[in-house]
Amino acid sequence: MPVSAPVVASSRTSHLVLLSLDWIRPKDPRTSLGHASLIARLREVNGLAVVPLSFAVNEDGFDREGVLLAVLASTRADSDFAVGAYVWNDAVVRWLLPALRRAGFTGRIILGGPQVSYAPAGIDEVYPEADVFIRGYAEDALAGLFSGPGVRTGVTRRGADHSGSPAVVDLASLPSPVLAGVLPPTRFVRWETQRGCVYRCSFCQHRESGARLRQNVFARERILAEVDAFVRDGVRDIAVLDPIFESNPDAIDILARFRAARFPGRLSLQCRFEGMTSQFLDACEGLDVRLEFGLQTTQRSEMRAISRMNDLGKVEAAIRELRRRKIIFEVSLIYGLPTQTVESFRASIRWCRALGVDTIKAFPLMLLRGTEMERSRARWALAESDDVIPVVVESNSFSREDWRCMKALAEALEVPVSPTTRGTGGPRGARLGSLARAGGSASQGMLRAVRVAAGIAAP
Ligand code: B12
Ligand SMILES: C[S@@+](CC[C@H](N)C(=O)[O-])C[C@H]1O[C@@H](n2cnc3c(N)ncnc32)[C@H](O)[C@@H]1O
Ligand code: SF4
Repeated sequence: MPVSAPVVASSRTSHLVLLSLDWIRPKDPRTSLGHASLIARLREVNGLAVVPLSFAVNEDGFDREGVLLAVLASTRADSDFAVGAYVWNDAVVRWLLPALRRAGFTGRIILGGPQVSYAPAGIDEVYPEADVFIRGYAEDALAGLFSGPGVRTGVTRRGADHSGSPAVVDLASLPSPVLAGVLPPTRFVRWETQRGCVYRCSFCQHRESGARLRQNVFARERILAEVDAFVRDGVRDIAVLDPIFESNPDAIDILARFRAARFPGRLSLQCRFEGMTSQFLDACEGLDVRLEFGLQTTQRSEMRAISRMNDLGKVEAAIRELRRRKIIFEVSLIYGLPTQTVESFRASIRWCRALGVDTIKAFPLMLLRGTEMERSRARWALAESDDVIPVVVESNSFSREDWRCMKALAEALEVPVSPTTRGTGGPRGARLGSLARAGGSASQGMLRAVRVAAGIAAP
């Protein structure tokens, strides 16, 4: 494995323009969590002035020239510039970097974010104007570029890029953007109590990101203080980003803290059925929780193909218990999986329906950068669409026509099964929700008819 090039803190630089190009939903705060976490950490660096800028690329009136002008207006002769690359802003970043250089910017350009984190070696060829690349959670590594010898792991330079281990971050001491006041209180917040995941599902990027985290949970005191701040500030809707919330050893205590404070808002938590215990479910009682379970498939050959052996006995027991306790939950599946067929996808949907799962969401498989699934695409002859965010539309077990059938089945799931169902409001849910509202009962009836015809709802 190549040795990390030493990245020495520049003695001349004490000024950083930090740009965030976000994708936001209407209820999202103006500052994204990743950007806020970087700012909170950089505030601890002596002698460093940071100019944070953020824009939402999906907002009406977004204009890349405006971003360029804002960045140029914020830079000084000794500034560095850093930006996070995500799939939704990649085209803008690739336009912006050469434009900055053409405009005469000579400072270091530092790049991080998922488009860098999961990239194989050679990312410097994709962004030739950038000088430094940081793979992984970058708070400490970015701060290290401006203080002392710096963190070397996960940091590479143009001309010597490699995809070794991602950056290491000390979660136990990481400052909280909530408590540091970087994220002003808003009604809706995204929040994290831990990072990474111990499972190894081959389609998922979390396995890689968590692999190197020595300490994967935030300090207990920080988390509990954030809970208190949310309650005090009137936050009413919290989307927890942890890939498996209940795997935090403090999960039950965190829920207890919310309950003790009589938190009246909604808590959306991603979980795994296998991790449901009666103690955890007890801790959910009295709170407005929405549990979001990934299941992906109930078919054994697909489970093997994605390195995720769901224990269906445990899943079934958990579903029965959730229903008994009337806890609101949803289950997500993936279509376009290796070895999948229209019939096997339908079988997964039916399995959930037979257990009375009201809210099922099905998403198309994406070949995410750096995942085992992406590397083994040839084995299953996985072919992708040419959308901006490509999805798998063909394989050696299903044709493009089959895929369109699966897509129709997935879309037909988006109408609530019963009037009591309340989803947690994903993008598709919102879209179909408004479609159903606009079209009234006719649209609902039509989509329900499709579901009945497709064999995934009782007539
Ligand atoms: C919240 C979220 C959203 C929100 C964004 C709202 C918002 N403004 O925050 C919403 C719901 C809108 C969203 C939508 C989508 N998302 Co999303 N989302 C997430 C999620 C769950 C959390 C992001 C987060 O806050 N993480 C916590 C912070 C601390 O981590 P971070 O953002 O990665 O930032 C760290 C590093 O990346 C790095 N970093 C970030 N910026 C910078 C900048 C510099 C200079 C440096 C050095 C480092 C650096 O350091 C940061 C701190 O450690 C992530 C998964 C995850 N758990 O991270 C996916 C994720 C970001 N989303 C992803 C995707 C694919 C999507 C969708 C395309 C899904 C879809 N198919 O519809 C859509 C995009 C919009 C669209 N076209 O429809 C991918 C992005 C992959 C990629 N290569 O960019 C992720 C990683 C999930 C995944 N593995 O699939 N998403
Ligand atoms: C990151 S997972 C976390 C939830 C839970 N840990 C689980 O096991 O599913 C959240 C959801 O993202 C979706 N997801 C993740 N990677 C995906 C991919 N490559 N293609 C399609 N959907 C994906 C899946 O629906 C998954 O359930
Ligand atoms: S899908 Fe869920 S369980 Fe599997 S690796 Fe990703 S976060 Fe972990």
